Amino acid sequence: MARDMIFAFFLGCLMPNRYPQIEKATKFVMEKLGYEILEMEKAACCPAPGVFRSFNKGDWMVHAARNLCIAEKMDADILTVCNGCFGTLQEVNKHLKEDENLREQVNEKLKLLGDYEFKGTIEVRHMTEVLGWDIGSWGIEDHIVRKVDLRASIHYGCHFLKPTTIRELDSSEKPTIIEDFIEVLGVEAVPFNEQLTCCGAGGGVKAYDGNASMKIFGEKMKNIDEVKPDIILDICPFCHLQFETGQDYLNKNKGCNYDYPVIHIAQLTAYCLGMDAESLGLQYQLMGKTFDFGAKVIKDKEAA
Ligand code: 9S8
Ligand code: 9S8
Ligand code: COM
Repeated sequence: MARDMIFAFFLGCLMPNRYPQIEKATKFVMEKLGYEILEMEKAACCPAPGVFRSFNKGDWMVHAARNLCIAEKMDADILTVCNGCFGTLQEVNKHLKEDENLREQVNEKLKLLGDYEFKGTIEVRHMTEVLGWDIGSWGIEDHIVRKVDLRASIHYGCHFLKPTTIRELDSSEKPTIIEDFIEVLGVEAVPFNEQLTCCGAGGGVKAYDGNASMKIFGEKMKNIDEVKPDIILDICPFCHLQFETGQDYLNKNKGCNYDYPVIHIAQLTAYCLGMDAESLGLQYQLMGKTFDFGAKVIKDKEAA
C-alpha cells in the first residue's frame, strides 16, 4: 500500500478511555476510504499542550518526541482525532524538524527513555484535515450511503487552528474546512455568536477551576441555544466531554434544559458511510441518559 494511505493512529488518553465509539468510528471511516490504520504500541499521553507545556516546555517536547519516534519507526504519518494531541504532536514535530539545536537537546534526553531518536521523517495529521483537504466533499460523495438532514453548530476548539503560524491549516477567524466537508453529508452549518472561542475545558481550566470552566461553557451554550441546532459537532474528545458533561451540569445546577446531541466528526462521517447507530454509541450521547439519536434526528434517506 502506498505510504500516504497508511497512518499510525495516535489514540491519546480521552478517546480510548471515555469514547471508544469515536475510536471505532474513526477506524471505520478511514478503512472505508481505503486507508490502513496501524496501532502505535507503547504510545503515551501526547502530552496535553495546554497543561504540560505550561509547566515544563522541555519535558513536554521530549515526551511528545518519544511518541513521534514510535511513528517514525513504523514509517507512517500520525493520525489523530483530538485537537490537543494534534496541537502537541504537530507543533513539536515542526519545531524539532526546523531547529537542529533543539533536536540535539531533545535527542540527548530521549536516550534516557530507551531506543529513541527523532529524525523528522513523518507528518502529523488531524482527521478533520484528512477528510477536508485530502478526501474533500468530492471524494466522500461516492462513499455516502446515508445522507442526513441536520443543522449543526460546529465547535472547532482552540488547538486545531491556533496558533495560526504553526498550524497553517485554515483561517483562524473564518475557517470553512468543516462546513465545506459536512455539506455533502447533508449537514447545514449554523453559525453562532463567539463561535471560535474555547469550550472552557482546555488549558487545565476544567480540572483546576470547575466554576470558571462552566461559566465559559455556559456562555457558549447560550450562544448555541440561540440558533437551536439539531446537533453540536466537534472534532476533539476533550471538547466532546465538555459539551456532554457540561450540558448535564448546567441542567442540574443552573436551571437549564439542554439536550443537544454531541457528535464528533468521525461519528457523523461513519454514520453517513453506513456504520450502525448502536456501534456509534449514539444511544448514549448524553451522560446518564438514554438518547436515541438515530430515531430522533437523523433521517435515513437512502440507506444502502
Ligand atoms: S493525550 Fe493525554 S490528555 Fe489527551 S486526549 Fe488529546 S490531549 Fe493528547
Ligand atoms: S477548546 Fe479551548 S483548549 Fe480545547 S480544543 Fe478541545 S478542549 Fe475545547
Ligand atoms: C485541550 C487540551 S484539547 S489542553 O487541555 O489545552 O491541553
